Amino acid sequence: MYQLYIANKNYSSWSLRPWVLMRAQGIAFTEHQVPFGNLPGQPDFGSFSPTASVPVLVDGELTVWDSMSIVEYLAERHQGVWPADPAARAWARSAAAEMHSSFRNLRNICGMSCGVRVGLNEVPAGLKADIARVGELWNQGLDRFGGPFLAGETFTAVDAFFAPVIFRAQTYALDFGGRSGDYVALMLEQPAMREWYDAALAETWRDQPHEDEVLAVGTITLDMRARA
Ligand SMILES: N[C@@H](CCC(=O)N[C@@H](CS)C(=O)NCC(=O)O)C(=O)O
Repeated sequence: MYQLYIANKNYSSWSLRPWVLMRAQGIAFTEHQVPFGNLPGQPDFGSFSPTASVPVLVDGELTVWDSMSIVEYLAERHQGVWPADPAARAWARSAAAEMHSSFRNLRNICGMSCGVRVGLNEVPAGLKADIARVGELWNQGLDRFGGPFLAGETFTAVDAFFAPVIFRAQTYALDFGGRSGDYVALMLEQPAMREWYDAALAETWRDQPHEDEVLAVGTITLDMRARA
């Protein structure tokens, strides 16, 4: 059985990617959740992760770190992680790699915090450009491969890579244009996304650095998270 190490579901965007892919595709794993902040009684990230970060997948003697490597490791063992059609697969890999290596404004300004709603103080030009590019990519995939997922009829790794953007869209009321509204709604309805979201709302941990990131860019208009 795979062992998947993740952090807080409310904040950990990188953890969400392999988790939601494995859940959506029925790839069994044991979850090990270690909250941010070195809480008493919790292991140090460095004790299971070579980079002291999550996610980490352990398969027997093997440790695989970084969300992209984990997805590729799973793709070698399970059908359907990437689309079967070569053109869709090449596009899906390119879009996922772009998400993995770009969109710094979107990532830094709109930190993932599933359980709150935030009014942004401003939308700087860099964030506008990232939103426009994500919208362009999503609409391109939906138009070219027919939807309802980004690379065709099934939920694949490219949808998992953009899953944190779906929660950001909800938290910060981001509009990616064209068919993206339907795509966001579809993704939020997926059982795996709902399971993650419900668990995020039930968490009572608060990590101050993540809270401060949100407070630096806007006002929390609604906080649906459970309290300790
Ligand atoms: N490129 C890495 C990024 C992993 C990453 O930065 N993870 C964050 C959490 S979402 C982390 O573990 N940070 C360590 C910390 O905040 O202590 C991946 O894709 O897995």
